[in-house]
Amino acid sequence: MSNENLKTVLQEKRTFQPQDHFQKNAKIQSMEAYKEKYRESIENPEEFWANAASELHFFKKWDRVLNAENPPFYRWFEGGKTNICYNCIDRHLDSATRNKAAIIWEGEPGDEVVLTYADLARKVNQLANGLKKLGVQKGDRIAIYLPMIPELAISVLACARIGAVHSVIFAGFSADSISDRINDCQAKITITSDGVWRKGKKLLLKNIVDEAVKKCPSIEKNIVVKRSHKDHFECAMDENKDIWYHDLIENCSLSCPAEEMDSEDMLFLLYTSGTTGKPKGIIHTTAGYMLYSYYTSKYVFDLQPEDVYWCTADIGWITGHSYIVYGPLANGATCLMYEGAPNAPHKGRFWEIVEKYRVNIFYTAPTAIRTFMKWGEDWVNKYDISSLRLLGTVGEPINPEAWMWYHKVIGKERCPIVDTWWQTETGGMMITPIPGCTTTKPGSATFPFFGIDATILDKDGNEQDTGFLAVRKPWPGMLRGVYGDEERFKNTYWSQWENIYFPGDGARRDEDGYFWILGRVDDVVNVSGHRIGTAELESIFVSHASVAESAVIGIDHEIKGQAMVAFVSLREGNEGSDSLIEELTQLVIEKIGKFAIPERIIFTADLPKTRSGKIMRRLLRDIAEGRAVGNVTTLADAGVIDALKEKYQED
Ligand code: 6R9
Repeated sequence: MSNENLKTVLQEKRTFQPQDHFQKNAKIQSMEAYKEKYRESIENPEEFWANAASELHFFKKWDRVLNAENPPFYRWFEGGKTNICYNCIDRHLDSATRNKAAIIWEGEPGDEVVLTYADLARKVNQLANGLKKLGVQKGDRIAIYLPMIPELAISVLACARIGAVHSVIFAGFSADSISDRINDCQAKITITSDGVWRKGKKLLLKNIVDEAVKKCPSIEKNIVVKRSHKDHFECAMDENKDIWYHDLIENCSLSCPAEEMDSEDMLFLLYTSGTTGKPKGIIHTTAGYMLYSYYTSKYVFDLQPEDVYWCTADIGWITGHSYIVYGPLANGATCLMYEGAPNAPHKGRFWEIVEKYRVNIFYTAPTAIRTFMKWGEDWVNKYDISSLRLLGTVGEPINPEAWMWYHKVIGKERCPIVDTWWQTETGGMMITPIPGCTTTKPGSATFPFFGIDATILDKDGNEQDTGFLAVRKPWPGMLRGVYGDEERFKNTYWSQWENIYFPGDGARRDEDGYFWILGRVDDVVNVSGHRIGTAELESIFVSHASVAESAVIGIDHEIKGQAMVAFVSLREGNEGSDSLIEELTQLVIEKIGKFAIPERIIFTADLPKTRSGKIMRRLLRDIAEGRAVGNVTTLADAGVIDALKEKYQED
């Protein structure tokens, strides 16, 4: 969290109690009820999770809830057989949910698709059969590079149905990023689209995939969705390698039995940035992830049968995996899915959609809220958004100002706000209010979810009020590893303390026991809720012939939460210029994508270093944020996150 925001958070004293109108129908209606259930979940986790899992369908029941014999390689529901696609779709087909909308989709240009659970079943089964026709088998990896169109959700579910491991790559990533991810997991197939609308402009995704797969010998076929049947996106098709999605599924049977997966069979990979240059393929497996995404959705969104639920994330990130596809569908909920930008074609687009579909639950990121604040209330007030009953945020710390604006302007002081802290690695929400019972404080993620034994520790493992966030017990949704890199899995998450999970965030607990997440303590910058490793950018810059060294840091940003500033020192004989900035920017676009472009690139003769040669990032942050350069900080003030970072980076 930025220093400015942190100051306001440290002074924040306002509280908001659950209101009667929400509480009276809520799943959990009092703090006593939460505490009782939480206590059960911590004292008897196996019994607790076994009961929760009995709400879902297993082809064969597990023999053992948790195997903790070989930490950190925890195994959940061993011996069980299940399928998450079956639980998201088939489980609902014998009830009235069969003909309820599963996905309501709105395209950026305003086109609409509504799929009931029965429709979704047909589409997923057909594609599952199509994939089988191409020779896809259980365990094969499939890279999905699709925009937010229904086929993205369908593809994910079709993979899960036949036991293929999906690796969704956010459709803002460059060709280089795609090929890195494909090569890391040796994917066999890509699923992409000819193009997508982005703020009225065509973006030709298939061309990007073509570029990527030139470097990917493992790819056998590219499946291509025709995004628009009216406006054809220009797209070359190689008759040996490329196949149209609609041709593939033509004549495919509408029924494909769901593969009976072992509980610990791999479900998906999702790549995320870390402190070193290479993104990590986070592994999630079947039963535990299924249960955790299902159970958190049920309680944190307090899902009621008639709700229309909208999460504005992209399925290319974990939030979309857990809270657009798996969690809500496992609950039989109606999910809205929107293809486009919040300001296309106008800045009231989100509220227009809320009005049009009578959205009840709305889940978005603080950066979006700050953007709406900047655009002004008038855009909101043009629409009737009185259907909203619950609001959520995720992705980065929310500053109290943005929280209050959300509460007043969007929630009309009527809707509870759930500020949910979690990560790609955790599979689902970890620290979050439960609406209906938790009294909230603006900027605090409040208390741990059921089964989550969260605390705050110092480097040596002693409990503190301010320090590193830690999770002491395994939970079903936890990552099971880093693809192909066991050492990295152990070092990154389990080496700080013994058998305690280290998420990489700083946190503080106040006198009432509320958790306040302060931000990353490692070299990961959170730009608009997107995690970007500074080392990733640094290695891109030094790959340029003129660059000697580079240090990238995160600084406060009013809208994005954090922005990146790159300090670059040049090799002898080179000079900083606008054209060099342009070249470096292009390099970032090519290697990662536009969303990773730093806010500023500053040329410098030298980088400040400690005697042992470590770059003094805090000094760089002071310079970039225009503060007097100093190094006096105490834990209680706004320098806390910097101080934590320094501690973390100490040898
Ligand atoms: C779900 C998601 C994870 C990192 C995490 C933390 C930050 C997420 C937050 C939050 C404060 C919240 N983060 N939610 N910080 N309050 N409610 O965002 O996953 O993309 O892996 O990012 O995001 O720093 O460590 P992911």
